[in-house]
Amino acid sequence: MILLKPIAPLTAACALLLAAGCARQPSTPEDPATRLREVAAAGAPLYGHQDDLMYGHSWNATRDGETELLRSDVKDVCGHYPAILGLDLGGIEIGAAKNLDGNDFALMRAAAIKHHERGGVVSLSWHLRNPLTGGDAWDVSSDQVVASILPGGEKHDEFVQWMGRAADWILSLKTADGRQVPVIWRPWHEHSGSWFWWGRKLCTDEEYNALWRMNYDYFVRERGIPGMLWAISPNYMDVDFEQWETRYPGDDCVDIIGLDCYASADRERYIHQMHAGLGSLQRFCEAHGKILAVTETGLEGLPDPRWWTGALASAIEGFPVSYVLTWRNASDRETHFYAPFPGQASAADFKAWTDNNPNSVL
Ligand code: BMA
Repeated sequence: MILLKPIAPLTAACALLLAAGCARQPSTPEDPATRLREVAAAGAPLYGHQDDLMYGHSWNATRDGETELLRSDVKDVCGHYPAILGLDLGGIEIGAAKNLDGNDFALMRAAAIKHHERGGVVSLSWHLRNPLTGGDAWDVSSDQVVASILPGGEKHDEFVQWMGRAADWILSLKTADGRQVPVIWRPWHEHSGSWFWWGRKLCTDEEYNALWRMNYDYFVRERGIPGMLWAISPNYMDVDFEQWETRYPGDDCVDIIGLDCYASADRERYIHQMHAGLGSLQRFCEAHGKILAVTETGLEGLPDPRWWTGALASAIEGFPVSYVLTWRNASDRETHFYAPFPGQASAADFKAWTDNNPNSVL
């Protein structure tokens, strides 16, 4: 396993946590925040995979009518489910039956509950449609979208309905005995870039922060969704990365600060970017008492057979990272995948990485 280079003198409690990180342990599903803080302090992060139970490189639970949700490319390779299941609510806002990537929302609900009951943590992102233009999340044709949905804006009432449909789905995540499944909620991500309608060039800092706060007030205060951990995810930028800090809605409505940073074939460049991004976010997390994560990463198509132990491990070593999530394995595209599947070039290396990181998988 990769041991953290401590960022502060080791206390007895911290030493205990380091020891605890050495044994495979179930998550504490009712209290993901404590679990995330423990594994971060131990330098032994959880591993997450987007849509892991929904489809893999050569199968798709929605398309194939598989409702047992037993399959997982990650499990096929290393024998265990990932500790974190990422899912995306894009499409729920307009009442669609399937999300933007074709997942049936009812099956997604079952997957989230099943993953929680297995001891895992569920993380939700939201690639929602553009409420002003009718386009998708990547429609950046107007810089008035956020203004239009804030209180007083022409689309505000409609947007409250959009948030309402997302809240209804999240509130439907209940265990058999009626307990709410706690989730990481990761909206408005990659807001230091300008490719989503809530991005840097598409709204002002004040509008972005007001959007986040409106969402927080509605979900937590008005709808009373319990147990949510709010994660903000700036994407790495080579220049002026720290600019994202003006788009931070406040310590009272953020729990996790995560880096979104994808790899290219150039290992050194990726490691350099991750070190720079994580170093900056670590300082911010320490100053604000927040949990550090790598909320999206990966090498598309995994052509590097030793990417896991050779690139990712070096990229996060020494940082108190609570989890690392790689993106989805599309079942309908040959090379759009970020976790291996049996026979894939990096499969053995992935297994070695998970073996070395006992908290990574369940
Ligand atoms: C992107 C790609 C898209 C997908 C989107 C939301 O990075 O994987 O194909 O629709 O994420 O999951």
